[in-house]
Amino acid sequence: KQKSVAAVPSPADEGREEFRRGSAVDALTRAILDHLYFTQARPLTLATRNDWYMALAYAVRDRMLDDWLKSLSHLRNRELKIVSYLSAEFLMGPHLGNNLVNLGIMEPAREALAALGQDLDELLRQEEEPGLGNGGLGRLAACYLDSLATLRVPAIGYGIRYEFGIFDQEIRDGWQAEKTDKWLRLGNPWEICRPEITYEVKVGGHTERFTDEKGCVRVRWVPNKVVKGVAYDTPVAGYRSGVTDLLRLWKSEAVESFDFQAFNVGDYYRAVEAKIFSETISKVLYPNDEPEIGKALRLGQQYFFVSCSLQDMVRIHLLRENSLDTFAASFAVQLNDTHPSIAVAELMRLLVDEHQFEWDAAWQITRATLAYTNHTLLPEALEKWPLPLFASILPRHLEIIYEINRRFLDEVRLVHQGDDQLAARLSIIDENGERYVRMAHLASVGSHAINGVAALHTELLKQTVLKDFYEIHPELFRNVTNGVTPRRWMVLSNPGLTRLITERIGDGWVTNPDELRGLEPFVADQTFQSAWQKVKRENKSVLAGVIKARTGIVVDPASLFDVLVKRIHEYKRQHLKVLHIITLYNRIKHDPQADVTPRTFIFGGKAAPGYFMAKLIIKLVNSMGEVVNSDPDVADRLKVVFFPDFNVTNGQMVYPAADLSEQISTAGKEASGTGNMKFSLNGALTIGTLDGANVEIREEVGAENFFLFGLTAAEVSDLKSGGYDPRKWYGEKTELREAIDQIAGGLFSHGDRGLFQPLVEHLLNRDDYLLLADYQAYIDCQDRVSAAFRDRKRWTEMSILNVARMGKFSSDRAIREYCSDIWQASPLPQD
Ligand code: B1H
Repeated sequence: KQKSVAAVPSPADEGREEFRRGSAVDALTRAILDHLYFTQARPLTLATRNDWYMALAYAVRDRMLDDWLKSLSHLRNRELKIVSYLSAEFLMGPHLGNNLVNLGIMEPAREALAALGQDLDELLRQEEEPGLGNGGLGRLAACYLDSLATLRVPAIGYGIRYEFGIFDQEIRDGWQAEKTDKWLRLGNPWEICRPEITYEVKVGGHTERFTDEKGCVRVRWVPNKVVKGVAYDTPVAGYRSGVTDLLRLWKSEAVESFDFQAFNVGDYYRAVEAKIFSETISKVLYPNDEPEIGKALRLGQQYFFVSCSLQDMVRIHLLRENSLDTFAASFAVQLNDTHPSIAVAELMRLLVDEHQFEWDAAWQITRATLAYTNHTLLPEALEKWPLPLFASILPRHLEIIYEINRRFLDEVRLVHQGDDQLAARLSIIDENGERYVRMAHLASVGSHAINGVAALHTELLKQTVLKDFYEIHPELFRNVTNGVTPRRWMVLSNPGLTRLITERIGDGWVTNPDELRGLEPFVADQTFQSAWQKVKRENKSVLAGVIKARTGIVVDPASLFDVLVKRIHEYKRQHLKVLHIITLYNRIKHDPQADVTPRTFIFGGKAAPGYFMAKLIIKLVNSMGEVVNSDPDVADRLKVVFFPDFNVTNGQMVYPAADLSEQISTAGKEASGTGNMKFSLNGALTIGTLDGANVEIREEVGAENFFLFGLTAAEVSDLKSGGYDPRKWYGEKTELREAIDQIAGGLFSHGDRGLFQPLVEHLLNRDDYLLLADYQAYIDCQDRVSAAFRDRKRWTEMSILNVARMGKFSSDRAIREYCSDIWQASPLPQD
């Protein structure tokens, strides 16, 4: 039923406007055919699935342009403050489905494709997701852009257009293997290159003092390299809001003049080398979720995108006004962790060196513009750069930082006379031994607001990492608990539940999820409950099919789907989950008739390639799984799956199919977590510690609808300061000892006692994350989960109540708080 090429409409056709912009089925059909022919240059007979995907994507993008161009024109309106979200990561996930949802054209698109003999779901699967982030931090930035556009707030997300995003994970012989993420291979229909929006970024060299024409002493930075950043723009549509915001990512390129110079002196090869250096900067995303490494290229990436972004903001501001005095009225700049915190020194440099501002005036503008979000308390994750490295890349910024620090510490000493310790602790320069620039201190000194990402995290931030800052400036601190967008994480990924909820309470909840409370009257309703169960069951069947296809493992959709998906890290305690599974396995081995609730354990997540222990944990999950899955005594009651390559796309299949959400980090370590919110929003119950946003989730859904276990953050720190000895727990708990002995003894490694030795060793001798101390509480709590799952009715009620009470965790709520408490930004008036 393929149409002939002659059916492609010509540009002269009547109704051209309709077919370029309209959302009716026939308009979409014509638009898709047009792009297939004119953009993809493909006759129908030769069109591949990717051609169809591209043609559809272009047709969808066309439909975003009216709103987008209108929104871009607001950049010139001096009345409107623009939120500028600076982030080294934007984990956007596939665009097509989300744009269809937000534009409200999912069904017309489906019909249009059906008429062309194409299946929309197949084309949705064709998109390779832009994995330009590691995990929660990058995904948060993406959820926030969705909410900004939905709330009609003018905003630009600024970041890096990495050529290779987070690596693709394969599992080989139970081990993680990393593969380069070639996401741009088949083209990216969502971005628009702006070759005319480019900025030069200097690197290295030295500084010189000179006297300007007014007799003022000024500083000139003489770099030894210059690179160019080119803007790549991606539209971010709000959910039926009429506003489409902008994601502007910078690609690094060589400056023409530079290779021209070298070329002129006949050094062709040096010219090519310079070009390669320039292009390296935006080549690849660093895949380290948290533990920091001092790589020069990483600092280069941070400075590169921050400099391009600030220069862009200065340009935009100067289109509005003729002076930079009012810069802070044009832009509210949020620093997503310390990765962009060089912005403090760069904005000062732009104002003082390039725009001849006095220091004090520049400093006032800088602090009024910038605000800083902290995302982690882990000491090994706090960014600090060795002074010599910093000086070799950013000599002028180091001078500026010294001056910022000098003035800041003078103030501190004035107010807290005689407390030299305090000044040393607050200093931007760490002088205990090798000297470092502490980026969290730079960000804190240069910002008018500092926030944590969950109530507990903000409290701990004030008591630990930023204690001294809190004590001298308590008024700077805020909490903004994270949120997730219900558009991607419900409407798009769980259409079954979306339909069921909307049938009952209408669709207002999509932008006002407090309306989900309207489900509470139906909790005990028989028909509603069985419809609810049916949706979950269907989602589980779909996931079971995918698991079979990707891993070969057959799982039973009737079993309890017990899911732990997130980056692999010791503090997140995937290995505590392993101890639980081994415990259940042993109960069956001891008594093959034991009454265990059938469960499917699903793990997913990437380990940083250099993080040995995390990779060993992946191997342990797979090795243990092999033994459990194939043991005839288990008789399929327990199944262990490691779902490879957990990312946004796979998350969209996993969250809707979960019965139980595992949020088992050591209390005090997980800043917030956002997966916890996605699970609960999709009707999974949580087993968790009092950590991060778990605390607030439990408050909202009610303690009786949440499985709580484990030490509190205060108990964790008491236990540690009292000299924690994991051997004590190992000695006392029989089931625990048996499990650890089996790992050590080679039960899961074909008798090899060496393989998991480092892990066992660490647990028995250090156990930094207190698995052994929390083990029994976790097992006991899991026993309560198993019992609860057998009471279908009660479980379903709890599931419904979880969804009904998740309104707080919408990223719209979080963005409203940022707008009013930090940014002083408002929505565009309705047109
Ligand atoms: C979070 C990071 C992070 N916190 C360094 N910190 C990175 C740090 O590549 N790096 O260098 C990458 C990521 N990511 C996460 O942020 C927290 O662990 C989560 O608890 C939190 O929910 C999320 C969003 O706030």
